[in-house]
Amino acid sequence: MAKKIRLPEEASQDEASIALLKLAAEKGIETAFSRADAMAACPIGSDGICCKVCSMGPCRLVKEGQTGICGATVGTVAARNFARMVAAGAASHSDHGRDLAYTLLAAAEGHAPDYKVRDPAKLKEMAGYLDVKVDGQTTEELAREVALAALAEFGKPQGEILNLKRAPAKRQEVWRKLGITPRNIDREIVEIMHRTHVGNDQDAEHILDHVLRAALGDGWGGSMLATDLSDVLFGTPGPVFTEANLGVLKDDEVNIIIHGHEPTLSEMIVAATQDPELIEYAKSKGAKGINIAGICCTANETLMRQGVPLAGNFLQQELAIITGSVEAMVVDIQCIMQSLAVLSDQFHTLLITTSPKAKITGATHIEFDEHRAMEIAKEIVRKAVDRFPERGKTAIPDHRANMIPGFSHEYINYALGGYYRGSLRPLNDAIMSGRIRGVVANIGCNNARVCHDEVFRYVVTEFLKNDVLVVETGCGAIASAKQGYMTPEAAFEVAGPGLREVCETAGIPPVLHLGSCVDNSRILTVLAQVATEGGLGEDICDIPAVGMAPEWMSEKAISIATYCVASGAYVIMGHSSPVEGSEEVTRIISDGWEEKVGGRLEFTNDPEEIVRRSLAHIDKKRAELGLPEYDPTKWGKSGDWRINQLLELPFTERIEAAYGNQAE
Ligand code: NFS
Repeated sequence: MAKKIRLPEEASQDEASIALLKLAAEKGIETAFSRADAMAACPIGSDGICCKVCSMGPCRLVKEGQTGICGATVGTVAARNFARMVAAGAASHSDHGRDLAYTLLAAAEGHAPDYKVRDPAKLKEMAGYLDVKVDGQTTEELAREVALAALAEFGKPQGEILNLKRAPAKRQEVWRKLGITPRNIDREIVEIMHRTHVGNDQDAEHILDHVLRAALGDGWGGSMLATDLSDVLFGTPGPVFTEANLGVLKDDEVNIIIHGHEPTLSEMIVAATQDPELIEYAKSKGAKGINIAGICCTANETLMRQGVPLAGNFLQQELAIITGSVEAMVVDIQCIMQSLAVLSDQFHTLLITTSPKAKITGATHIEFDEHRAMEIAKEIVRKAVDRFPERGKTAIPDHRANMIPGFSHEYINYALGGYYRGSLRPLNDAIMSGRIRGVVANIGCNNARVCHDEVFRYVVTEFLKNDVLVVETGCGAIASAKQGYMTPEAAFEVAGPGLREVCETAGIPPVLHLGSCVDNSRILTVLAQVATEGGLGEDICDIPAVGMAPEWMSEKAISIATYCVASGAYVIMGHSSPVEGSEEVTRIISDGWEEKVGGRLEFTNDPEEIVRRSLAHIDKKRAELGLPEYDPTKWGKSGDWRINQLLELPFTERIEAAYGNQAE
């Protein structure tokens, strides 16, 4: 059968990406999009029924009742494969968190002079969670104790993960009863690998119980530590004004893209680009200055704290190079395509790998060392500047959207409650009254097999129209930013009447950017606070909320989905199910998990179905809480939007619309 080559408009809904896909097609340049067209996914692997945990296989279980050579059933194989995805995802988030703890330790001990504690209040808060007594220590002394306590969370011999106590009491009870309270972060991941070795745990449900435990170690452990430590080291985010999409690249400046996941080096590069000496150096090479922009979650980290513009999400990493305007792409860890090495060779772009954990053959490796952070950052910027004179013709698409990111849970508290009474009470009240119908956490990746950004655009628009507040992280957040949904004005254009009133009152966008994918822990924190604030039940599973990753592709997304379910959330993943081949496992992670932990995991590639199921769940939870039925006609009769509408009318009609015909 002839392979279907998608037109650029079929491969992406993002205008900047469409323009560059056209250019790539003209020039015969390969991208992830064209490779996805050229190679079909293996249906056996994608359904989770290929077992390759020993060398008697790989066993492909495609026939009814077929088992592997060892006798492993379809359910066992699918559960094991799923478990290993969670292990890899949890390891990725958590190992990132561990490195931040080592950075804080080095800073506290004076070995990393370019880093310091930027948020001492958050450091004290962390100390409280990690049972470190605050007792007159200097900031450095406290930072050292907190860093060591954080590191202990990864491998302590006894006890359980300390941040779990930030969950509602009822939730902690659910975990305890089921025996899935994670003991430490590393142990649960290692235990997945042990249990899924040939001839070990061979009961699908039993394997998947442990998967919940390991995933909780990611969400409430490694990821939560990563978020907290980043806030301590680089500052807790608050709103900043910036822009998103490839149009942020500049024709007359040196463009540096930071890509990957860690804020440690990228924060230094951001600072180095402001160094007057380096700016002068750039000018000496004919550039007007140095421009920096981000891709993937390194982008989200520096966006949230420094307002560094977003160049794009996962599927735009190659396209950035194809603009011909990128002097250097500096990558650290995770979600970096190997194709960048070959692609950058076709342009003047220098691809620089920096992590001791991630090298790419053909790339220039400048290993990052936190002890000499600024020195290395400056070396990298200088190398980028050196490439500027080699730049050829550029094709920067003229597409970018304004955005206001920076919604840490601390800021959301402040925005809603004010400085003296920071509180989520107004959010609970808005949900209880029905101004806000419910909340959707829209997160996760792009996937080259799904039309880029299409599902994100569709589902988010529908949720806003239906008065659902949307909180986002990762590449999903970048999609909404590019769509223009992250400004307060967007509420006037897209939001339903109730949500619009709330956004107007609080001065917030209808879609809130909460950060990178490890910052999904901020969503857990908000949910825990909403559950304990009063009026919306007592546990996360009581809240009218849904989590989703409609264009997911990474193992990290599966780990996030699993810890959200284990925390009580209903989660819908788009694209395809990695356990499609096993009815047993499909049932365990949906009905089975719902019975056990109150949350369920479903997969559907139908965007309308994602919206339908989400709204049905939100309305069901509202009814269970005894809240009034969602009724948009009750709202929207006040506020600036209404006044603006009235101002469009002739005077007499305006008066009548505002006050009715009093004579009648
Ligand atoms: Ni999340 Fe961030 Fe994007 Fe997916 Fe990759 S960048 S950690 S995994 S692709 S959202």
